[in-house]
Amino acid sequence: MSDWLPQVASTYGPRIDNLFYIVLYLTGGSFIITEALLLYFAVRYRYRPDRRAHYTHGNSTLEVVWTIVPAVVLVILTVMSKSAWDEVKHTWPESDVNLVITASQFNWEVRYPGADGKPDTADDVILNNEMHVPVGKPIRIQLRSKDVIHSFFLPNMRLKQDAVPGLTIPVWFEATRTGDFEIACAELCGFGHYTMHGVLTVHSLEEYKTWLEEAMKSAAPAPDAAASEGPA
Ligand SMILES: [Cu+2]
Repeated sequence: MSDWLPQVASTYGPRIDNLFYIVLYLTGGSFIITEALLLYFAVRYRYRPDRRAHYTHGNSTLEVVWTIVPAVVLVILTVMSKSAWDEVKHTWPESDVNLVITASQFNWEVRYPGADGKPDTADDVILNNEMHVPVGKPIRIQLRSKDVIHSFFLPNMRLKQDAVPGLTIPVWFEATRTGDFEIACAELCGFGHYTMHGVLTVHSLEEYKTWLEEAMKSAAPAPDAAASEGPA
C-alpha cells in the first residue's frame, strides 16, 4: 500500500508521507474497530420480545479513558509533526533559484529574475502554467495572488500553500528526481478552477542552466524597448 500516492519527489516528501500513514493507520484502525463494535452490539442486543431495556447513567471510568486516550494520541501526533512542519514552513534555505509565482483566475504566472537578479523588472523570464527547476537544489518561491485565494499545489513535492491576495508567502522545496510533474490549484477559486494546472519540469543542473540561458536570451528586452519602458 505504498504506491497509490503520487510519486514522491522532494526531500521532505517522505517525512510527510510517514505522518500521513501514521494518521491513516490510527484513524483507519479506530474506524474498523468502532464499526465492528457497532455491528456486534446491533446484532447482540437486537429486539427480543422477552427482553427489557436496561437503563444506565453511563460509566465515568470509561468516559475518562476514551477522552484521555485520544487526547494523548493527538499530543503525540502534534509533537511528531512539529519538526516536519518547521522544516516545510519555517525554513528558508539559501538558494540560487528564487522565483515569484502569481496566481490569478485561472493561471499560474512563474517569474524568473533576469540577468539583473531582481524580480519585477523588464528582463524577467515569465512563463504561464509552466515551471522549470533544477534537481537537488532548494527552490525558493514568493507566492502571490492577484484576485482571489488560490492554493499552490505540487502533489509530487508534497507542497501545498494558499496564495492570498495582498500577501507574499514564501515557500520552498527541493526536488529529488527529474521529470515532469503536476502543478495544480487546490482551492476552489471560480468557474475555471479545474483548468488551473500546469507542468513542473525538474531538470538536471546542466539541462536547467541551458534552459535558463535560452529563456533569458528570448526574454531580454531590446535595448530601445528597455529605454522607453512605461505603461503599455
Ligand atoms: Cu485557483
